[in-house]
Amino acid sequence: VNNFKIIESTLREGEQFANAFFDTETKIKIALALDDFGVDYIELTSPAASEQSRLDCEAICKLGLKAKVLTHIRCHMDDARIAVKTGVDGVDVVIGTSSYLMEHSHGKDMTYITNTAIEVINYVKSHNIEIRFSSEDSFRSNLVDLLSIYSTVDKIGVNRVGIADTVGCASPRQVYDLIRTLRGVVGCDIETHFHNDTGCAIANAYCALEAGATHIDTSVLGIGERNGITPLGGLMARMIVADRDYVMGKYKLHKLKEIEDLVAQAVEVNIPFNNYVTGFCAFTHKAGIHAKAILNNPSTYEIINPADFGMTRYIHIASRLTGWNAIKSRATQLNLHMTDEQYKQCTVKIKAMADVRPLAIDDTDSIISAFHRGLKLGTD
Ligand code: HCA
Ligand code: CU
Repeated sequence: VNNFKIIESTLREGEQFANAFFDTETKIKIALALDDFGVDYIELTSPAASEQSRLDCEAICKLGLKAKVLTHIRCHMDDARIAVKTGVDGVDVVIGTSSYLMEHSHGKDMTYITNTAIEVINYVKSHNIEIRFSSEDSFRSNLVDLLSIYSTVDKIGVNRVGIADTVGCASPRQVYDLIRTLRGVVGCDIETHFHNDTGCAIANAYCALEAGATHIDTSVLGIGERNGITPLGGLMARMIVADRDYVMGKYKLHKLKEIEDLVAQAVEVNIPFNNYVTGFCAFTHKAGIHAKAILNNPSTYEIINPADFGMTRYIHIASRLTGWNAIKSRATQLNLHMTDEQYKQCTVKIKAMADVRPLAIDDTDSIISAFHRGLKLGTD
C-alpha cells in the first residue's frame, strides 16, 4: 500500500455534488489549497461541459501548480480535441462498459468502444499528454470484455487504466479480486474510483491498494454524485495508520481542516459531526475508564494522534459517565488541588447532578469550585 498517489477530484466529481457551484475564484482557491496539501493530481471538469468550464480549466493550468492537472472527458474525439488545447498535463478518459450503460446510456458495443478508445488514446498521446483509460461501472461489466480492452490500451501505451465503482456496489473483497486480476494483465498504473452508496468507499480504496492499485480518486468531504466518493480526509485517516512515515512525509495533514472548511463553505454544508479526524467529536473521550487511560497514555483509546493533523483531543467530563481521574485532571487545570479521596467525593456530586440533567462544562467547573471552597471553609 505504499507509494500510492491521490487524484483529487473535488473540482470534477465534487462538482457533481448536488450543492456544488464553483465560480472561478473558488475553483482557484480549492486548487491552490489542494496543491499545498500535496495531492499528486487535481482533476477538473471536462472543458467540453461548458464554456466556463473550459476557461476555468485553462486558468488552473496556468497557476503553475506542483500537482499535475487533469481533465476528465468522455471517450470521444470531439472532447479529446478540446481537452488537449487547455494546457492540462493529463486526460482521464472514461466510457461505460456495463450492459446497463451500453444498452441504456450510449448504446455502443465493445468493438466500437475499443476502436474509439484506440483513436482517442493515440490522439492524446501524440500531444505528449498523460492518458488514463477507464471503464464506468466496472463492477457490473463483463470481466472478459474489461480485461480485453484494458490489455489492448495497455499495449498502446496508456499511463493508467482506471476501475470505477460508479454505483457504489462493490465490496472490499470484490475490489481486491478484480484489481488483483487486472494487476496480472496490465503493466501500467491502476487508478481506482469508488462511490460510497453502501459505505465502502474508503475500505475499497484500501483494498485496491493492497491488490496493486497505484492511484486513488478522492474528493474533499467525499462530495460527488449522490452521496459521493472516497473522502480525502477519511483516506488520510486510513493511510496514516497503514504507513505513517509516507503519509506524514508527503501530505500537509495539518491543512486538512482548513481545506474541508473551505469546501464545506463553498457548497454550503457543515462538517459532519462524526467526520474522520475533523468531526467535532473525533478525538473526544467520555467514559471514565476511557478518560483515565487517555490521561495515562492516549494510544490506549486513539489509533490516530490528533496532533498529526493539528487537532487536539478533548476529555469530556461533564456527564454521569465521568470518573475521578478525569475530574482530578480538570480540577488541576483549574488550579484547584485536593486529595484523591476528595476528588472522589467531588466526582460523586458531579455524577449525582448529571443524573438529573445534562451538564455543561461550566456547571461541572462550578461544582468543583464549590466543593473546593467548602473544603477550605471546613478547615478554617
Ligand atoms: C460518472 C463518471 C465517474 C467516472 C470515474 C472515472 C464514475 O459516472 O460521473 O473516471 O474513473 O463514477 O464512473 O465519476
Ligand atoms: Cu464517480
